[in-house]
Amino acid sequence: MSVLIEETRDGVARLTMNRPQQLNSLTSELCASLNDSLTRAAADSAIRCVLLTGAGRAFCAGQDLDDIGLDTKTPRQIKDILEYDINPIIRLIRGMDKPVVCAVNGVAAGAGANIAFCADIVIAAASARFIQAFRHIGLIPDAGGSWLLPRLAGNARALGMALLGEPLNAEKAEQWGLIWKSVADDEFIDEVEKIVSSLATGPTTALGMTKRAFIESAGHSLMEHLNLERDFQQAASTTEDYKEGINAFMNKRKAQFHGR
Ligand code: T3D
Repeated sequence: MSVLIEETRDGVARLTMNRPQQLNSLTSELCASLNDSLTRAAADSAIRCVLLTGAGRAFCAGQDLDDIGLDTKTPRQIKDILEYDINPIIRLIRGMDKPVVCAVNGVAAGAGANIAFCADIVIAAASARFIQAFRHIGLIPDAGGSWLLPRLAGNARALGMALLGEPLNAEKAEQWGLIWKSVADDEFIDEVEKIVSSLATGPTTALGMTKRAFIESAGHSLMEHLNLERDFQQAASTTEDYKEGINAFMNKRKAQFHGR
């Protein structure tokens, strides 16, 4: 079985990390597959939304701690694992101009939690847990965690999560603003499908620019950001989807967006 199951349907690239016995922890093979699939999804205009989830009872337990080779003569340097395996995943998710949804079906620990937190929409099953597991093995939050967590949850909660490494349940993750939604386990799949269907039939260019504008805002003053909004909005108004949106509104019908 492949360590990553990839299926494209109805404009959605569905990526399922598939090492359930090891809680979908990240080996270099799984990271390479994720990086390949995300790169293809970013470049393919027929794909209008990316969905990332895990097989079995976990979303992802972070770096596979067996795959580092600590007991060999040539263990991998952590900086190389981050630079070549894990950080490219974060860069691809944040960098692609289309929405990425993480469907957190179960436990998300270490880099697994932070990959989820960097997605554009994070939906979690009520039984899922998020763990900044790094401190339990003498490491610091990585995969963007030390940048993302204070911005999403505020400093006090971010530091609490990172310094204590306690599991945070999905409901609290929603209350703290770390994720979009926690839903009952038996409603999870249906809710995920509703979200990806809405995104994959949406005005893709505008959704991509919305994502980009939010990301860019981190480095802008309001005055600078008004200029970006002006320019992005001008670009959005040249799309077919904008014309369709206006036309549908005027004719009291549902817009049929084609993502261009
Ligand atoms: O070099 C570097 O480290 C680079 C840094 C990278 C960033 C990181 O992600 S660092 C953080 C790495 N992740 C962790 O430290 C989490 C380790 N896992 C856990 O703490 C627990 O497994 C969980 C809290 C996630 C889940 O606990 P539980 O009780 O539900 O399951 P379990 O029994 O611990 O795990 C089930 C199996 O998955 C088990 O294997 P076994 O005994 O059935 O053969 C366990 O060893 C395996 N597993 C879980 N996580 C990992 C793993 N195997 C390898 N690597 C893992 N990260």
